[in-house]
Amino acid sequence: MKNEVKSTCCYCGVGCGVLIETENGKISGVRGDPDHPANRGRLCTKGATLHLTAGPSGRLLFPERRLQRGQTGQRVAWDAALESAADRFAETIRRYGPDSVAFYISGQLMTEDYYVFNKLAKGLIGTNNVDTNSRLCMSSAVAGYKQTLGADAPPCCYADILAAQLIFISGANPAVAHPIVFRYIEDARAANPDLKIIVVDPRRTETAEIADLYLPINPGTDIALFNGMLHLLIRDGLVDHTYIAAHTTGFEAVAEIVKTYTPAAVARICGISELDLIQAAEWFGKSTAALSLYCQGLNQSAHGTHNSVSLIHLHLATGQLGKPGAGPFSLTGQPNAMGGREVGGMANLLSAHRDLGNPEHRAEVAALWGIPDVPAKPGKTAVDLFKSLDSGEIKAVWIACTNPAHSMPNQAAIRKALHTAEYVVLQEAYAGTDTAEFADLLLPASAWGEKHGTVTNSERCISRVLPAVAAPGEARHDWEIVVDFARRLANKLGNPATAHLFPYTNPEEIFNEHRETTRGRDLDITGLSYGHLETRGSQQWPYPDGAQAGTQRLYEDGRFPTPDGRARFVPVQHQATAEALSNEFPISLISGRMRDQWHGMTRTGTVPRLFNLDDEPELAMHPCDMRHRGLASGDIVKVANPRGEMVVRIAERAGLKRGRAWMPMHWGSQFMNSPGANALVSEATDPYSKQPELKHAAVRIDKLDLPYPVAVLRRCASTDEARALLAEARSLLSIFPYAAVGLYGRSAPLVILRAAEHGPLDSAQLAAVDRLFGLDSTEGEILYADAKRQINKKAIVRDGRLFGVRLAGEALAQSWLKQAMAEDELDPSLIRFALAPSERPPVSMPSRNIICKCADVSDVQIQQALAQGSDLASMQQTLKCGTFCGSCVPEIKRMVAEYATKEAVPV
Ligand SMILES: Nc1nc2c(c(=O)[nH]1)N[C@H]1C(S)=C(S)[C@@H](COP(=O)(O)OP(=O)(O)OC[C@H]3O[C@@H](n4cnc5c(=O)[nH]c(N)nc54)[C@H](O)[C@@H]3O)O[C@H]1N2
Ligand SMILES: Nc1nc2c(c(=O)[nH]1)N[C@H]1C(S)=C(S)[C@@H](COP(=O)(O)OP(=O)(O)OC[C@H]3O[C@@H](n4cnc5c(=O)[nH]c(N)nc54)[C@H](O)[C@@H]3O)O[C@H]1N2
Ligand code: SF4
Ligand SMILES: [Mo]
Repeated sequence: MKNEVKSTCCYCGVGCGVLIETENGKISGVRGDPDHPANRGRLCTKGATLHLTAGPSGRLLFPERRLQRGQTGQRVAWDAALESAADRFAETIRRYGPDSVAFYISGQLMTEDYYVFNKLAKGLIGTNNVDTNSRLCMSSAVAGYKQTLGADAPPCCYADILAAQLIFISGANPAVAHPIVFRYIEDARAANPDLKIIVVDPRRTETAEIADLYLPINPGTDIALFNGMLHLLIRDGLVDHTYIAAHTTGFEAVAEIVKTYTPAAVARICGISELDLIQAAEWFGKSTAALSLYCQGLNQSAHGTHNSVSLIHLHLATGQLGKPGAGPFSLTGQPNAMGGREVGGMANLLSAHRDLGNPEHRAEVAALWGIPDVPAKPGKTAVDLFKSLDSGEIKAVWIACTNPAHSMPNQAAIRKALHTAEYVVLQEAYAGTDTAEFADLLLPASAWGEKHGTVTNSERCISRVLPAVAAPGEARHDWEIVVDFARRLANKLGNPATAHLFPYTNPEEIFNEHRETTRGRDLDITGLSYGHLETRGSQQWPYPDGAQAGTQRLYEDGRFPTPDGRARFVPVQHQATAEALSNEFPISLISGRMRDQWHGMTRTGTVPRLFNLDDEPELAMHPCDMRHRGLASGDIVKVANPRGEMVVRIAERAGLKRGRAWMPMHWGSQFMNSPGANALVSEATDPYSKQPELKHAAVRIDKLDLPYPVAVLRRCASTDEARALLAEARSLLSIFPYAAVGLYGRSAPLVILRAAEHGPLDSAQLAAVDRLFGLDSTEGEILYADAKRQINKKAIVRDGRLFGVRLAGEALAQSWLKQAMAEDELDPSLIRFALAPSERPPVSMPSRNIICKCADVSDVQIQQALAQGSDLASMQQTLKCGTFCGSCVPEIKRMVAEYATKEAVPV
């Protein structure tokens, strides 16, 4: 029986609504929810492939206890698992005090999960050692909003994108990281010929393609740019003195500071032209509605708070906020980064945007929870938390829904800290993450499609998340695990004052308690309930009791949640990046997102087609920097600094300026033989937000002489088979100086290994690789060996199709073979080409381009449909192309029109 359940996408902070289709108790499809205000039916590639990630494969299914770290765990019952965890935590707390334990959680948890974790630490145990991966993500944006506007509240909404006259995008790449927001930018561009778009990014990104003005500033120089723009706004009389006088304080001091940010000085610091700077300031100052979008390029910096402060100044100085199409709009990264902030689930926050440092706020929270007090001492923020694990100050850590052995900076230090920790609990949905290696206890959590609760997206919109199917194996909901553990721990600690803290039997009771904490606060949601959200749809906070609708836009009356009701200008100065470039480490390594992968890839990395855009870890560099080092695209390099190194393939990218290199943050030990970018990134943090400078590291890049390439491409009958083979292929990563594994293709996916060695593999090594990939039979084999040139290649043919290819010594054909094998395009007569030394496919092989990335439809399929008389609408029906994010519709329309013209021309 088919069914559809309304829920949300579990990836980015756009917070799109989805309809999950189930058939006979299994998730069978997903589509955008046409009624959801965030996306109105659209989805990006990640959202549109969510159903392909459902199911038990790769999941953690049972609690496991490890007698020795890194070894296979023993399956244990939930009771035994949670009892042993409660024993260890109780004992540690008794011996060393409450601050000897910590929780490291995630912006991907539901608000309800987050709430109980926070209450467990601050209410039951009495420690503020609860921090989250949002420290790596949004904490500078939070601190920036609080310093200037007085509260952590993004004042804008998605409708502002369509109402804007200027969209000023700095340090964000929404075309990749917030694709549905980018669709709104494209819509705005199409609807408004006067719209101006400025993109500020040291890299010419996919987003920069849509810009009228692109400013390729030097990394870390945003404050100089924004101060320079304010200088020009003041000089040219483009500031709104009435707004400044009525609604702000501190303008004079900042005006004084920006006097020295002359166009010449700023152009020099930022590495851009004075004319471009002047143009940006003029567009901003003269715009009737200027909207800023920003994200990690500003946040992940050792001066991230002041990056956003100086950007917000531009809006305060021109009165560009609290009105349609205007305001500083921080895009949130994770699906519930906002919810975590709302429940105060961080080391320096308390429920409902209260501050830990404020005694009144602490008393309010203690009263709400019915306990004598909440601890005053600030907890450890992410970087310090792991340092304290290493020093022994914190002995036991509970990690949930995040993978610090991939995502934290300075991996050598993080892994050492996890190794040193006395006790590590990991609450995870998937098996085998990098962090799992260090866990003493693994607790299986339910995941997307199984979970329930609420989440808040970038525009303060709260949505219900509903389950479509039951969790696999013995996996439990995150809130359930926490509540069960908390009750056991309360028992063991034996404090009668805290015995009543966890009475919940369902997430709704948790939501209702959280709702009460917001009464009278800036994010008041006392007018909302599960019933309300389910019947009337998602709503934007604040939504106080008695309200008829949510609040689209904040600060429309010019009053701010500060003691005097005024927003504040804060004196801020340009600062260099924490780590300077030097002769020894002359390249700035920048890391960030790829369109089709999500962080450590536990979920997206199981879907073959999500590799079709980028299927091998690559470091991008400027052509001149490459030439300078004698490098060509495809060479293998070592990227190193005193913290660590990574060995990776290099690709030329003209969109980067000299002295910069780019590496997606997704690739790590699961897909290559090093922890990836975070092997190199430093833990320098912002003094206010404690957010680390993940966007910059000074590195050196040198060519590695690995002249002996190895490539294996093996076709699988199903995705499940490919996932199992991929898991096995990981064992090969450690045996080569360079190695990467991945998936590719669609319904008959490939598993691919690429490696490089100093010298040829001997026959035993080749045989071991062949065996692992199931290429060790002689049946159907085609061999090519050239002993003199140390080349050895093998292909296996089954039923007239290429089943697998292993190339060693020379592997040029792999670049076209992957598509030919995945698409089954290699005619039996052409199979021998698989062993030919050519980067180009045989001429008679059709080359195809994927036009609709979401539905995975190629130009060849579209041409075939056109030849059969289809039009756009009928192809949308049959092939589903252009029905998800919509970005390919113009291209399909063009193909339809071109076909019609061709048809019309008589031959
Ligand atoms: N596909 C995909 N989407 C995602 C995610 C994902 O994993 N995959 N993750 C989600 C999460 S949690 C987050 S936080 C967001 C992140 O979303 P974004 O912040 O938009 O993405 P990033 O690629 O991390 O970084 C954005 C840009 O900052 C630029 N940058 C680097 N240094 C500087 C600088 O000094 N100044 C300026 N102005 N720019 C700089 C980089 O070149 C990069 O293009 O994405 C969310 N969406
Ligand atoms: N160098 C560099 N490093 C970065 C960044 C960067 O740009 N550059 N970006 C940073 C940013 S912005 C972020 S947000 C972080 C993200 O870093 P992480 O939080 O480490 O990334 P994820 O891979 O999303 O980790 C989430 C984990 O939770 C698991 N999981 C999924 N659903 C559930 C669930 O419902 N319950 C439980 N218990 N587990 C679940 C997943 O399998 C996964 O292992 O990375 C940061 N690190
Ligand atoms: S933009 Fe894509 S990843 Fe983000 S919530 Fe929407 S569908 Fe999910
Ligand atoms: Mo993030």
